[in-house]
Amino acid sequence: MVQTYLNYVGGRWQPARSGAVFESVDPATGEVLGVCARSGAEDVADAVAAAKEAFPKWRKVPAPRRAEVLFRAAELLVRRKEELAQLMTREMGKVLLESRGDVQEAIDMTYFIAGEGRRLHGYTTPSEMPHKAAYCVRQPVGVVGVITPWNFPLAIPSWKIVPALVCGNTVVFKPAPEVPICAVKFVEILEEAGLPPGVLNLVLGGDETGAALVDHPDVALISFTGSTEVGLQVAEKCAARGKRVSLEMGGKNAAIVMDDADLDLVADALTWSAFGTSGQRCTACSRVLVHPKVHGDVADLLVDRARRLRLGHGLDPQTDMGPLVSQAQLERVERYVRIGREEGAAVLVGGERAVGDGLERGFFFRPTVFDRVDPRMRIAQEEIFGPVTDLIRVDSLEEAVEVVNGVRYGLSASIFTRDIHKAMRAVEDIHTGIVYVNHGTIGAEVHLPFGGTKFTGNGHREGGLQVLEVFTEWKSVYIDYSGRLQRAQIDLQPVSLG
Ligand code: UN1
Repeated sequence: MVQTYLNYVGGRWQPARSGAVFESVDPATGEVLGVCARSGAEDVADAVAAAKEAFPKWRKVPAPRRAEVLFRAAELLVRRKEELAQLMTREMGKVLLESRGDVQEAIDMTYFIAGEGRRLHGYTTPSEMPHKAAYCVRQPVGVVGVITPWNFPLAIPSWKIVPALVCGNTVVFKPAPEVPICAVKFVEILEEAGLPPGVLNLVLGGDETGAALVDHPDVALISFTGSTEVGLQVAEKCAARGKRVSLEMGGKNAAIVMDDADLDLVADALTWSAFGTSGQRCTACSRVLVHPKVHGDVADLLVDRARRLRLGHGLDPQTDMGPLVSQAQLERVERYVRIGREEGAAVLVGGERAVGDGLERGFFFRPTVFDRVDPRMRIAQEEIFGPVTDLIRVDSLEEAVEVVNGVRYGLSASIFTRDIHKAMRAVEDIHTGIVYVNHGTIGAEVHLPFGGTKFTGNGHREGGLQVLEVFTEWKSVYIDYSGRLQRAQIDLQPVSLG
């Protein structure tokens, strides 16, 4: 018996008004895990109306009390970590170890941001007038539309929903159609933690559901993570409707390997960064920029590691790498591998779907290393979002930095070297939102700002305290207790002690 998963609107679990549904499937086997409400514009309108109604009360709940609900949610996440991780592996495909990390990231974020309930600092500052107080406070924005991808089914929703709530906003959450059940579980946890009806609403569905949310006039802010292509469309629509928008989009992350690098560390770190989550991270390492002196060794090490990765179901403890999330994603990766070959790059390992031992039932693709990649090739410029990485030869640190920066994205980058001078030069000149030294390109922690430059985003950051800037607006307050009209900039009193 396949279970049904519903929308959550105004504190009630309910089907889509049309009765339409879609399936959530295990990408490793094709097994149907659940049947989910497919929401139309009318369901989105119901959810937005519920969020709008709940907003005036929720914004008046003192922030430390709002945070209490979130602390309880964090405790529930801790208690249910294993169950959630297993579900995530089944629904999204990544191996259990990584799913546990995803749940942990949601736990970390929830504790970290719940702590802001007792801070949410503004500041006081002197007025230019006597007997006049001046300070500023954060205010919630209103109804927030949260649109999330499938690659981090709990972590990324937590990055958005938890700060939105602690700041006093109400939320309509539209998760990716590949991971609806994980989203339902997250909302159930927040419900159980004591969130009042209407404060968080869930609408399951696909592109049309997200588009209706972006379109809705009562949604004040859209927080979106996904592809640059879709993100730019969201931004255009938001601009036309006067909405605030925060975008986390693509990456084309690079690691520089200098000739003095610790190559065992490079092999470990880059195998993890390129093939972890089957390369389906916006932080995945898809370019390895190698000094000619170590090029051969790095190629051999990566090829050897890639060959040894065991593909299979993510719940199997023997498995190192799970499937891609969907047929569409598999086709995308296949297309890019074809493009790379046509461009003249050489496939050192992988380059094809994995079949045999039942793997053909899922969307498995072999970990792939391209060599002889020119930085101008499409495979070196465009986000692939799969287990594919490029070896690019660079003759100097200067050239390496130029290649790192020579793409339209700017999320994460790294350098492997034992030379502090080279490391610090790279840190200084790389134009990305995140830089690592002697570490791969993945593994950001929740209490530092997360996001990138150029087409990776629109200037906002998630994580860190910086996320509060997305989900609040400033109110400046002036209190004049002089008992007379004091005109700023005009009634300037001379400075005198007499
Ligand atoms: C993503 O790929 O969309 O830094 C997020 C990392 C994770 C988050 C990745 N903590 O790889």
